[in-house]
Amino acid sequence: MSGKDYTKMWKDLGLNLENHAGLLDVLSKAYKDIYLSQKNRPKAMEYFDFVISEVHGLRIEEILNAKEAGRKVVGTFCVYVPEEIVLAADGVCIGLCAGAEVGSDEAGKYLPRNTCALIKAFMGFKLSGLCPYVESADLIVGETTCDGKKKAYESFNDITGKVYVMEVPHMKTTEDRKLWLSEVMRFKDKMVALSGKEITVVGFKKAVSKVNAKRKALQRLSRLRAADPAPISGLDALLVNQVSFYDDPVRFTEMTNKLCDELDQRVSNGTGAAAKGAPRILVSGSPMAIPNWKLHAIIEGSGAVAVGEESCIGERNHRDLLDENFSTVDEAMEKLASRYLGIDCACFTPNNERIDNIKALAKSLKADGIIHYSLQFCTPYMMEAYKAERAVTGVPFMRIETDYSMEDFGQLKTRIEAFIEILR
Ligand code: BJ8
Repeated sequence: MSGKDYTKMWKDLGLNLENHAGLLDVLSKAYKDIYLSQKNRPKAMEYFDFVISEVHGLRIEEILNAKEAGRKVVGTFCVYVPEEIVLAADGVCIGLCAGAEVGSDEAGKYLPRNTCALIKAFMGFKLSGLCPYVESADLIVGETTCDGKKKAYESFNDITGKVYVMEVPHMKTTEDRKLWLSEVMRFKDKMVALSGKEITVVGFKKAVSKVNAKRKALQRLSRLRAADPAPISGLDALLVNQVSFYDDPVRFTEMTNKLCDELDQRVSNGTGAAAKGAPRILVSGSPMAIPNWKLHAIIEGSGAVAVGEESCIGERNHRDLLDENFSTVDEAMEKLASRYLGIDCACFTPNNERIDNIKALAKSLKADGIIHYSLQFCTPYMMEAYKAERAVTGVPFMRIETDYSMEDFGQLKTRIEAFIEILR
């Protein structure tokens, strides 16, 4: 953190100050060990280091200032929730997924043991008084994706009183598309009611252009990782994708493009974050929220480089842009519904697009191997891993299931090192 004292702000938000100080200590130590110890980092990563150092400080202060100015803050857990609608209603959109094992005992009062770490974490963070984002939010938007989240949102609403749920269908038939369009419209109306601001075509176009610009910057970053040597580590690229869910979108886009300018130079000069010829791994599967850096730390600590994330904190979030060619709000909503229903989450059936996307990404990023990462008890991704393994031929494939704890670190490291040996 910077030198500024945010204690009053955290206290006013109702955080548990003692627990919170402990969390920040652990986080800053982990960041130092995992991130700041990397060699050959791009200079432009300094901005992202700064964002992380202020993730519970300056960014929260900015969000609270936006609230003071009359903007509504909307927290989300899933890339199906359309950020464009939040922005068009002059709201601030922030991701709430958490990637650390925190407050498990408290979460255990609401959740069975066999719940995925991501759900346990967002419940644990709230119940332990550790998340300034949840406390700042005026509305928390859930969605009916996996069963765990769907049911956890009921308890989360009992605790916070601010959960709104979008119904995401699980197939993509004509009837499902109609249902989803009506859900998108219902969310638009909810945002208009919450903000007291109309959503106009002009306002919507501005919002779409901001979100598309952010996605284009992330796509650019993704493409640059195809170079050998990779100009940026997987850890750093993962961090940029994680920060995209918290930061101001316009500033984020500018800083990510600045990073990409530097990476362009590195590619021209042949400068890499890893050695030329280092085994290249595509990571695929469940999302990795801040500060879940475990898998990338193991991969890159074993001499390989992670060159892509086929994940919601990665390609699934930015792969498709929204068509900006519309002239009414209704037309915009149809285009938006169609763009979002194109997302290939494992919660859908069938979900063959995802398999095609894994193959295409492995090819475009010149991956030598694929590691399929499922959070333990994440049934959709655990099940789909088998299908992906059978379908992907010609690229060595490894399945792992893990959680946020460090208990299996040694065991995972041994397995991953053996896998990387095969790729050399
Ligand atoms: S679109 S991946 S962000 S639902 S890890 S809570 S699926 S049991 S996060 Fe997700 Fe939206 Fe899909 Fe993406 Fe459930 Fe699995 Fe836990 Fe998960």
